[in-house]
Amino acid sequence: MKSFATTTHELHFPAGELSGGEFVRPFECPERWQHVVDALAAQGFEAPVEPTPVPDSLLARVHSASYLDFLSHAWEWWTAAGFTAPALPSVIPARRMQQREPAHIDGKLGYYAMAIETAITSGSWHAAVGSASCAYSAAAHLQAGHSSAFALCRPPGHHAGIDLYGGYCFLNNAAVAAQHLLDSGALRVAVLDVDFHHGNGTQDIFYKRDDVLFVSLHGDPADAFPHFLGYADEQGEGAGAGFNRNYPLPEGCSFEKWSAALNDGLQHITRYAPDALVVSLGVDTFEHDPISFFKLATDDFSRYGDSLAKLNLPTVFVMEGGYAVAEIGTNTVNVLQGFQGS
Ligand code: Q9C
Ligand code: ZN
Repeated sequence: MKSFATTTHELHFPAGELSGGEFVRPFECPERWQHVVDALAAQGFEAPVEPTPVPDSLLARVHSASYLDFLSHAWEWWTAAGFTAPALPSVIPARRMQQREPAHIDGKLGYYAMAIETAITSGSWHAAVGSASCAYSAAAHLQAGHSSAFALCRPPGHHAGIDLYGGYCFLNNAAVAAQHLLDSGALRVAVLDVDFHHGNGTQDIFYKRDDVLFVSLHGDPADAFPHFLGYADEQGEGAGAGFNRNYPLPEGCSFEKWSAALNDGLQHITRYAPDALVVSLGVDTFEHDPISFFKLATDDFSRYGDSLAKLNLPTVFVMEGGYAVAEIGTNTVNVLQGFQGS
């Protein structure tokens, strides 16, 4: 399986993340990327290759024009306003406030944020574009007739909505991959999100559409980030009705229980009969993940990789979360290896 990765990910690494009321070293850190690269080599995968830059026109098919304008200029506008620290919002358009984009960058940050732990720095936009380029290139690799590809995306993407950033995400890499598959001939694409957190951004982007089936397994939003989306009664809207499936799962969820939900989700995917599959591959379902509460063990990742292969679909894996840094490489590559049926 070919992998796509780029060192431009290093351009995004804010000094702090807002967590538990204080600034801590971000859980979403550059070493995550290096551990996955190392594990690919250790498990006999070919070295990742540099992606081709994602076309602006493709980004514009998953995000709004005003959001892309904001994200690409946020740092410039922030520094022009006299600020020098990493950019964070301080006000959010909450209930009964105007949902109208303000002119000042301080207001724009809150307008486009879905969570406020994630700071924007001088290199965040370039890192996000590099990450999306990996997803685009992996999808293009399938289009060239290969049966699978892995996009080692950093920063991750699945919390980024049509016009929302946060949860460590800026551009929705999985949506970019899915949209590119559709634009190059697929009639239907399924996105399976196995990250611990609900893929609110991916759900947002495809919620009213029937050309993408979105299936997500995640910590119950009543108890887990992103808290405000991911319930089972969110099933799609308009043409998209019935094409969104959420599996909120409880604290301490075992692999057995998680697999039962996965198998149900896989049945929905089979019935949908897609032309390709995009897997939002977060390994924060791991039992020792520092910010999550499922109980998957390292071997379980190989086991479910094998289940995904049984769909027998051209598949793009897109890296999402996973914060047990020392184990992120092995757990991620175990999924790929299980998929390949080593
Ligand atoms: N105390 C991804 O996995 N903060 N994003 C959670 C936990 C944000 C996770 C707070 C977690 C974002 C891609
Ligand atoms: Zn996650």
